[in-house]
Amino acid sequence: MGSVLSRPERTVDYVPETVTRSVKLLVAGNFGVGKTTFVSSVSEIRPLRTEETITEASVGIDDMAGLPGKQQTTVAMDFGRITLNPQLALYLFGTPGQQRFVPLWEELARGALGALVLVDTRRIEKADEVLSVLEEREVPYAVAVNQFDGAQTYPLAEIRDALDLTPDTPLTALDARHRGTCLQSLITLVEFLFRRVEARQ
Ligand SMILES: Nc1nc2c(ncn2[C@@H]2O[C@H](COP(=O)(O)OP(=O)(O)O)[C@@H](O)[C@H]2O)c(=O)[nH]1
Ligand SMILES: [Mg+2]
Repeated sequence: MGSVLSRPERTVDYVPETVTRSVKLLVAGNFGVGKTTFVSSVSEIRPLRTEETITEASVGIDDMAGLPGKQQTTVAMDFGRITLNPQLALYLFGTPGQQRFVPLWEELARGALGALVLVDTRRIEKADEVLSVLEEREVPYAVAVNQFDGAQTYPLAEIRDALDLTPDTPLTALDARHRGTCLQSLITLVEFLFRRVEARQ
């Protein structure tokens, strides 16, 4: 998988002809956790996104506590694609984090094989809502800690406890700005999902 680890030139907009399998995945997590950053880091097509500059109007609606650097908010979703190996394309759908967009999840979750849930240890309790939405819709997920600069680091075992994850739920750490770590987390998720599919067959 060495080739995907280097950032590709974003010139290939068509799915390579070698691709025989495509998988839809959600990139979920609360507002400001790094979903848009993650999709931009890994996507080999120019990510389609619908970001709005946060205006006065969203003050009090979007919870910006602890997010001094955040100036854009995703009003609908992020979309990206990555060919993980020549045969396998992943389609990534970043879900909008804010509570008012939960109805949109019904559409997004349809046909999704699974989800990668990003969490920020500074606001870890915010992940609970996202995890419950996925559990209600029976979307299997892996969790990835987006390690922000200056945020305290915790052992993954502690995070697993705090989130009350089952022992088989994959848990990794990444930096949403760094393609390599994002890819590792995606690979872990995909391996987990394929194992589940195989176990069912
Ligand atoms: N230091 C640091 N900043 C990040 C990281 N991931 C995202 N950010 C910043 O955090 C803010 C929120 O990220 P964004 O991707 O918009 O979050 P989203 O609401 O989940 O889509 C942005 O200003 C990003 O540049 C990270 O891993 N480290
Ligand atoms: Mg976003």
